Amino acid sequence: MGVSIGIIGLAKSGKTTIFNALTRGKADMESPAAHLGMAKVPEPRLKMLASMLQPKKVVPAEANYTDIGASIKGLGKETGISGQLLNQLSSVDALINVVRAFSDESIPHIEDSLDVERDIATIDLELAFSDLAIIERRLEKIEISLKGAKPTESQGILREQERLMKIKADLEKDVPIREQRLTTDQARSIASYQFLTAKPMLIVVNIGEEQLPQAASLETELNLHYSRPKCRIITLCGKLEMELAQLNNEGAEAFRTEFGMVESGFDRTIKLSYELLGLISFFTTASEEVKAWSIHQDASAVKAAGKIHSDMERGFIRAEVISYPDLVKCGSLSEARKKGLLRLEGKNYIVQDGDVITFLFNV
Ligand SMILES: Nc1nc2c(ncn2[C@@H]2O[C@H](COP(=O)(O)OP(=O)(O)OP(=O)(O)O)[C@@H](O)[C@H]2O)c(=O)[nH]1
Ligand SMILES: [Mg+2]
Repeated sequence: MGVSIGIIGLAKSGKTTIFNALTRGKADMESPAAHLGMAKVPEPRLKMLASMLQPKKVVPAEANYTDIGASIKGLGKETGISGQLLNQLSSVDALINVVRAFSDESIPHIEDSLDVERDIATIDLELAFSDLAIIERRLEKIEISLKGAKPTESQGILREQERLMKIKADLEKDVPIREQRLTTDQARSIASYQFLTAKPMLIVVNIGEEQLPQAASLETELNLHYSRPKCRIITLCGKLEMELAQLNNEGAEAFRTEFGMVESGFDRTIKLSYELLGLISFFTTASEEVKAWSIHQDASAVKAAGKIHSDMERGFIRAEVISYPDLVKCGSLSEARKKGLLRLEGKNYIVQDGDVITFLFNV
């Protein structure tokens, strides 16, 4: 399973357009249903390994995108975002909030005017309402269970109550959970609630073609305002990116060069999502297949093995590891072995970005 990212935003902000750009999809813009799609994670080192090792198959890591379809404005006020929509949103690793900046008279804006900062605040508020509703309900249950609890049990319950009340108070002061300074332990203890404001968020400001020349300066300006923990903001022209995504690579490349666009919006968006999520890449080369995998930057070798197969995690013996630059220098694993550059690592080895790993395991 790759990472999963949910695309949210107000009505007609360009969610499906951005979704199509990211997944090279052709999802129906008129359909209000949720769209699911996959993107291959761009990884130049994978290409290099493939040309060097000439495997039968090259498999990039995958990122899953969900265009949730609905506008989330007004959903949170009374009971919080609920039902199927909440389930979908709760299960994603990160959110992309698409905010409209393109002007088009023929496409009405939900608020009848363009205002990027207002729209960002609206979404933040909806997500906060959703989290507050969950906390509210949990606090009620805690009250009840405290009445019947033995002294030995109540300590843990009181600790949870205190933590949730603190989070609630901060949320009410408009501080999303991702910006609340929780310790690793605290964050872990609330992870099962899958709070929406705890998720890393990439804000994609969807600009019109005519705004392209100002894209970079607009982005700099926005970043001054929104340099917050676990949140990044970029400008993209959704419509253009979607059209480029349908072209072949050379066509798109030529177009970008002509317009001075250095990197595709697609590459940037995925890269930033990865950064926000603290993900790194590692590679495997077994059975003539060169594969890229995504994993959290603090993950151990045995967890990395588990990404590939649960049997590998259970039967983990050790990992044979070489860094990407070392392997490139040697040209092949056998040459690297001769030079003594293959390291044997145990379960607790922390996987480094670019590691090329062979797992030894028994089942
Ligand atoms: N001019 C211009 N139009 C755009 C841009 N991005 C999206 N649009 C148009 O805006 C309309 C809405 O875009 P969608 O991608 O369907 O927006 P959405 O957020 O998915 O809309 P809903 O799912 O209906 O809430 C479509 O007609 C798009 O073609 C853009 O960058 N420039
Ligand atoms: Mg849509």
